[in-house]
Amino acid sequence: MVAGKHRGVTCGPIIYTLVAPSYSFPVIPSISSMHSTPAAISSSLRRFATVAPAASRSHKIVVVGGGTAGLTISHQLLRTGKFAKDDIAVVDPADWHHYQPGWTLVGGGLKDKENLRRPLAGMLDSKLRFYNTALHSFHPEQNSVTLGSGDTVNYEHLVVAPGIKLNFASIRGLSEALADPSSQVSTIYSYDTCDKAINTIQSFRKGTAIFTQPAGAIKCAGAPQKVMWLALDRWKRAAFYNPTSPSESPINIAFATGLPVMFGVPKYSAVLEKLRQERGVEGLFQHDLISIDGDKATFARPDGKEKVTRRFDLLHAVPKMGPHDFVKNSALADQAGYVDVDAHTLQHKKYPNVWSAGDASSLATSKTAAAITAQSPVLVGNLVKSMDGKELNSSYDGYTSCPLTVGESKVLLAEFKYGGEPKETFNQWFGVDQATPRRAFYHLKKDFFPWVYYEHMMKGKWGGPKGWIN
Ligand code: UQ1
Repeated sequence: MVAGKHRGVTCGPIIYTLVAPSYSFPVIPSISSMHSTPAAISSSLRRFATVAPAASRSHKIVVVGGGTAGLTISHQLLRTGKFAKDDIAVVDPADWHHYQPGWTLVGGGLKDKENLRRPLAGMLDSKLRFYNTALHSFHPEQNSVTLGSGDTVNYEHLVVAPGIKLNFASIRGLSEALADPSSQVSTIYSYDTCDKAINTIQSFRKGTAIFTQPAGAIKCAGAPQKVMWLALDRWKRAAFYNPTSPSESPINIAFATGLPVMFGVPKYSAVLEKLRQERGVEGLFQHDLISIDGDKATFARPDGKEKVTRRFDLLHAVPKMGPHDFVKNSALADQAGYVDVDAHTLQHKKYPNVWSAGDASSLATSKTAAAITAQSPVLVGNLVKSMDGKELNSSYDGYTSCPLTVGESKVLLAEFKYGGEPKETFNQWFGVDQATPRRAFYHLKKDFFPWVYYEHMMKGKWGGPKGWIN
């Protein structure tokens, strides 16, 4: 998952002009209109050059993305002790770094969103060079990238971890409904709207609530139902919902998902399907939300059936997601638009000095922060080996995890690897079946993970199931 949003590739005035391949000189376009004589211009340029000396535009490593993957990898690279100041550069246009796994808890009324973000610039070690700008394009044949500012930055190795983008336009009427404070439509998938989710849930007394999940890859595939389970508990507590006689309850609940099942891993899907039935939640499978019109939601049917329109009083919607255009349209992308890396080494299949992890990568596993805990040490280990001209010796097994809040103090801790095969940390250590929802897992999710994330993982010191590293 990545911090904030990428502002795309259209940028303001170009403020740097290259005068030598690895040396750039700042020029403000409007400068000539401010000063009339050449002497004044040259004195201004000198003054500007003194306050902002031209930095080197070549780095041993350029990391694209200051989200979970980008920051974890950058700091783990630094902690190898092999890199000096400015050897590693990070490119990201965002002002804020968000702890996105916390947004489900915001939607459930269990956390405040303000506490889940930090200024991105303040999270980077001072040894890292920060380009706080969008990325324009990749030039892997030239070992360089072009920034939104127009600058070219050269690298020996490139790490591509810009995350994915939310395609709000994938659901007609969604953006308008989200922006309308009087509509009962929300999503926990953005900072701006995750608190609208709890506001609509909290004030809901009666009617039909629909929670949706799109077909296709999204960040944290369990989140669309996590917020539903938290809402259900809240309505149950307030006596607006009775799971044992849903038809007589003031509120009725439906889960409309583009997928044919509750979850992609059979072991956990079976438990979640049982919960759905026990709790009287209607299951609308292979229902992929495509438009919202007032209180009507229309669903395409991936199974080829006729479109379905349902009336709702409250809607929690999840937009489709996909690669950023600057990744999709680059030489680094696979057919689907993701960075085409080896599933185990995380090295690019065509360009051996290009690496990728996280949501933007082609790694066929669930897109989560937990996955980054396992991907980062593999990428860093292999990249450093490659720099030293040695054989790659780290392999990623697809590890990922989804702590599923199935109630206000209950979490089912799904942990699995490639092929949907469970790989449960606490089962290995203590023999506990993690498909059973537990309060201890809830506290891991709500209290421990946010803390360990900012205090240790973001500094390159946390290895997820492996505990503390480096
Ligand atoms: C984890 O390390 C982590 O990051 C801090 C998460 O983030 C939100 C997780 O969800 C999970 C499951 C882990 C993995 C750690 C352990 C101890 C299982």
